[in-house]
Amino acid sequence: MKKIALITGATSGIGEACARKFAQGGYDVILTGRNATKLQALQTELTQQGTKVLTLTFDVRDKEAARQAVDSISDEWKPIDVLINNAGLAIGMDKEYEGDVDEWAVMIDTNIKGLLTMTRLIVPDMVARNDGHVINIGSIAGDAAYAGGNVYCATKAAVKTLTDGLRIDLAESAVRVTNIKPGLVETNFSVVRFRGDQQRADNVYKGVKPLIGDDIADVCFYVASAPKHVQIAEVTILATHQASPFLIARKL
Ligand code: NDP
Ligand code: 8X3
Repeated sequence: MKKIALITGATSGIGEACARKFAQGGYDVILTGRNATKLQALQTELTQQGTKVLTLTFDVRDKEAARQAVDSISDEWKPIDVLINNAGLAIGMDKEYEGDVDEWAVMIDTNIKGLLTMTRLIVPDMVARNDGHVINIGSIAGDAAYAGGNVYCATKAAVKTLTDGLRIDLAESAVRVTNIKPGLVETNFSVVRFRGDQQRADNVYKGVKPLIGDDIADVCFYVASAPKHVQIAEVTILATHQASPFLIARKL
């Protein structure tokens, strides 16, 4: 029987790359996101390649919409073997005492509460089956705060703590839990962070070869493919010329 992976934020970047990687790796995929047109385009592409694809359009911040979407999944799409909690974002790099309270709420509601909502909806069935894998997309931003990172870094620190907490709570079950912590990955992330300023976003990757979504998807797939007795708790992935959140050796 084919395995099934559910990926949040599958409409761009790391989530989209995970959709392609897991499809190529033989999984059927449940793709979730806010943009129905993008989900449909990816569904068409992957279906043409022989993958079964279910799309669910909802915002992970909307608890009720998330619950309805998960409730709508028919038995044909169960069990869900892998949950990839990827949907997330940063907005702004303002100082903590100058930031926008509403933008903070969007980050907290998406990166922390959205991840928790999906975990709460999907994991009980994994526990009942004593099988499954939760892959949370954290960040090196969760290891240490950097200038202007304040709230975003705090959300990714929360992802680390929640991933560790879930692993502890699941220790008696065979469900595995992993925190993937990338550094610089060139996706739409910086365009969103800089509120659509493409020039500022491009500058983030200037003079260095960043990671791309496929690099992270490869690691997610590897982690999910490890033998059942192997639980890869955490993976830090950096571009070769990034040593830490604070040091990128750029050739400008
Ligand atoms: P992208 O902006 O390319 O993709 C983010 C995805 O998350 C999009 O599909 C977006 O959908 C979705 N999303 C955002 N908010 C919501 C929401 N409320 N409900 C549902 N979906 C939502 O960025 P990345 O691929 O880089 O980001 C993916 C994850 O990786 C994030 O959690 C990010 O924090 C993390 N990360 C990124 C790094 C990087 O350098 N790029 C490094 C470390 C971690 P939509 O298109 O509708 O906005
Ligand atoms: C996103 C990457 O550079 O903000 O998590 O740490 S970075």
